[in-house]
Order: sequence, then structure tokens, then C-alpha cells
Amino acid sequence: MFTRIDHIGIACRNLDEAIRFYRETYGFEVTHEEVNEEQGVREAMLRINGTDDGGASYLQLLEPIRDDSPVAKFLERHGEGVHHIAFGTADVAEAAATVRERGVRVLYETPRNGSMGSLITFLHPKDCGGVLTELVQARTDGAPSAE
Ligand code: V0V
Ligand code: CO
Repeated sequence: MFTRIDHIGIACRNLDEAIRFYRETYGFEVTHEEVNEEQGVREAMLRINGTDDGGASYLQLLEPIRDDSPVAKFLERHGEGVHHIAFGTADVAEAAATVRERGVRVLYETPRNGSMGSLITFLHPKDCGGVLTELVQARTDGAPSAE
């Protein structure tokens, strides 16, 4: 069902400073930056490695753009740090349905738009041992289609 760690999401207060840390300390470069209004974040993807399924694994640095967003709330309660893990799958709707059948709350009825044209959904952290878990279907055909 899952074929890679798609990314690890890291909450930070200042995206540019976080990018600088990962570049200067480890030599990781930003592959992609975008604002996701719906999720309330400004984010940067740092590609770590390619994977056997033709995808890749990233670090995702997340800075909130609104005080009431999930990442802003997380920073207030926990401070900076690991916010979520994301598994890659070829079919996010199917993977979500399977996991839901196994008793885990899936947060969205239908997948939403994620980074780089991906389709995403989240699993409730309280059903996953305290780990906010995201499922990601990477864009493969050039056409994101959450609508
Ligand atoms: C909250 N909790 C977490 C957590 N966030 N536990 C582990 N990891 C996290 N990141 C815990 C929190 O400590 C509370 O536990 C409980 O869940 C309720 O938290 P809350 O602060 O009252 O927040 P809620 O219930 O309003 O919202 C929590 C959920 C929310 C998970 C429902 O954060 C959410 O909808 N997240 C999914 C969307 C998201 O995170 N978007 C940003 C990334 P106690 O204290 O009661 O025990 S966007 C992204 O990744 C993109 C765009 C991408 O990858 O492409
Ligand atoms: Co994410």
C-alpha cells in the first residue's frame, strides 16, 4: 500500500532560517517552495533521495501563515520540531479507505491538494500512537485533480 517515506514535515517559525540551517549544516537544497492557503502554510521541499517507485523522499519545512492553522497551533503547544510523517502511495483514496476500514480516523472525506500537485489526506494522531500521519499520492501526469 505504501512505497516510501514521501516526507517528514517539520514545523518552524521562520522558513528562511530553517532552510538556511538545512543548507549550511547538511547541504540540502530547496527543490520547491509554495504557499498552501487551504492548509495555512508556507513550505519548502528539500529532496533527500529518489525511491524505487520513481518518487522521492523529502524534508518539508512548514511555516504557518495564519494563527488558527494546524502548524501555528502546534508551534504554540509544542514549539518547533517534527510535525508529521507522510507515506507515499500510488492511490491515496484507496489507501485512505483501507486504513479507515482498519479503524483509523481519516480527516478528509476526499483527498485535498498538497505540495507539488500531490493529493493528500491525514490520519488522526490520536489513532496513530501520537503521530500525525499524512498519505501522499505524488503528481505523475502533470495534472493535480482534487476538485
Ligand atoms: C495536534 N496533536 C498532535 C499534532 N497536532 N499530535 C501529534 N502531532 C501533531 N502534529 C494532538 C494535540 O497535542 C492534542 O492532543 C490533540 O492532537 C488535539 O490537538 P489540537 O491542537 O486541539 O488540534 P485540533 O484537534 O484542532 O487539530 C489536530 C489535527 C489538525 C490533527 C486534527 O492539526 C489537522 O487537521 N491536521 C492536518 C492538517 C495539517 O496538519 N496541515 C499542515 C501540514 P492532547 O494535547 O489533547 O493530548 S500541510 C502539508 O503537510 C502539506 C500541504 C503537504 O504535505 O503537502
Ligand atoms: Co506534509
